[in-house]
Amino acid sequence: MYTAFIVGTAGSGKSFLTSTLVDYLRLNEINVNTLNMDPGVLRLPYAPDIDVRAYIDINELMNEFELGPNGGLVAAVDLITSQSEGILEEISDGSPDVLLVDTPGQMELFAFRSTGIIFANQIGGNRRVLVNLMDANLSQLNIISKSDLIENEQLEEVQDWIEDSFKFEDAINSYVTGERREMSTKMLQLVNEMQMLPETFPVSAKTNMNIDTLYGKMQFIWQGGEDFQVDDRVIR
Ligand SMILES: Nc1nc2c(ncn2[C@@H]2O[C@H](COP(=O)(O)OP(=O)(O)O)[C@@H](O)[C@H]2O)c(=O)[nH]1
Ligand SMILES: [Mg+2]
Repeated sequence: MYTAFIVGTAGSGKSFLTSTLVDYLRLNEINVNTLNMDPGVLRLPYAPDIDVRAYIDINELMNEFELGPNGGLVAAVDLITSQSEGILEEISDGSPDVLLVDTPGQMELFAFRSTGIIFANQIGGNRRVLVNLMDANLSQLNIISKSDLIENEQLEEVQDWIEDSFKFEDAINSYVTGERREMSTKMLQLVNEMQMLPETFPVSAKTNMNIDTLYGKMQFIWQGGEDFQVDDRVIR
């Protein structure tokens, strides 16, 4: 089983990307399951095969421990590891070739609390990819989500910056001033040092822009560079 964790800041488009990807994979006859790991989500653009909300009731937690929505979400996410047995069983019952994990609304909950890492280790094996987030522990793909929202010209400009960090620096110098310029320049240095930019590309879950490219790159990571074959069919 190949697992992809879709991670990003709240509202960055994780659930929509999960929905678009699962449609794309099913169209290509890939045996794929979705796992919703967001205990606090009210509505999803896809019907999850496995849903953490069946295990954890965030409203009950909030009432019982007199927590607000944020505290409730933290408690709920921390409880996930204690519920992982049932979730893991459901995963193995479905025995998908690909598992897409839509993570909680706030990325710090999943990425920076030990729960997320423990859970990722429990389900993922070695064949994992993290889509979206800067995490040194997993192979990752950084995508510019909602790319349909900007003009082609701007998108090309952004891609120029990605390919040439001197151009990026020039743009920072001409677009921003003062402390923001200083901060942006430092962030660019960090991004360069972590070599994050080369794998950054635009995607849209609404227009399907680069969904095939994204899946191709996911396969590349899962397979350590080789094509992923299902029933002798190679999907690129
Ligand atoms: N234009 C555009 N909007 C998007 C795209 N993906 C998500 N959105 C919108 O962004 C909002 C948040 O998306 P959602 O997937 O729920 O974000 P999440 O919190 O990261 O799961 C929703 O209103 C979506 O309609 C996209 O590719 N293009
Ligand atoms: Mg979501």
